[in-house]
Amino acid sequence: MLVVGELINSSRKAVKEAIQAENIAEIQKIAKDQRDNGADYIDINAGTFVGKEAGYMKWLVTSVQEVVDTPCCIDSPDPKVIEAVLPLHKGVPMINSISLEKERYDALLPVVSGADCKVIALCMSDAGMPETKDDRLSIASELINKLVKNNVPLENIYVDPLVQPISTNDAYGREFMNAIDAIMTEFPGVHTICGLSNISYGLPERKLLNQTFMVMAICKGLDGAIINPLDRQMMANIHAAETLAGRDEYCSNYLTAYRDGKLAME
Ligand code: THG
Repeated sequence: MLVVGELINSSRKAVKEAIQAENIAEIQKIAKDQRDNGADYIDINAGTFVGKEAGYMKWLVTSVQEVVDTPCCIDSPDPKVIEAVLPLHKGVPMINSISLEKERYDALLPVVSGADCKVIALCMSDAGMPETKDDRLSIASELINKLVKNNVPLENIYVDPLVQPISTNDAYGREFMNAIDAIMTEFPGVHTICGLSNISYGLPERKLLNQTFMVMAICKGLDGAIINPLDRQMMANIHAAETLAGRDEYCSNYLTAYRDGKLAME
């Protein structure tokens, strides 16, 4: 499972304040904590700062990369912001995200075409948010085919079928699960990813729903996630579910996680 740590996001109050105060130590601590707890990428999102987003994103990426070798996941709906940040990123970044929305697609394609980066392909089009598994699969198919044709290797593509709150429609969990299954079956070699906390929006005990949803999605083949790596139960669930799904030869990752103390809950 490719883990993208979600905590450096200006929609979180503490992060918003740290950014405004240019509290570099606080941002760097959040980056190090996520790395120490298993993040493969550090998501960077300053989306709440309209007009100042690019400047803050540059500051965040530079600050984070001063203290960790973990690459960043550049999280912005604005292709101009992504383009502005990329030249200062060291290593192989993840771009979050391209979609089938025409303006966004046309602006980001030249950035990702032939570039050494991973890219999240969000299942969204100018027709709006997908509802069903078929909506998601049809957007995913078009995106994957176009990207591959334009020199983005299949193994660099992480399709995000888009998680929507189960509190607004009881079919949303199932439609998402079936989309993961269909995408992973139809396009062997492609990856899937999601920010899964949306599933629990509006309900109590959100962590319980997020953790359970993760296990169900791993069962369908999900192999990337934008999550809070400091949630120990979530990380333990991921290790257990991947082993049980047959993605851990000789249970060796499970045993390593056990020896590293990652499976025991206090
Ligand atoms: N797909 C992709 N990128 C994404 C998302 C996605 N980036 C942003 C988001 N969704 C994932 N990142 C976060 C970051 C922080 C939080 C949730 C998702 C978070 N949530 C608090 C919670 O759930 O308890 C509440 C925050 C608040 O409301 O104050 O911290 O889907 N490609």
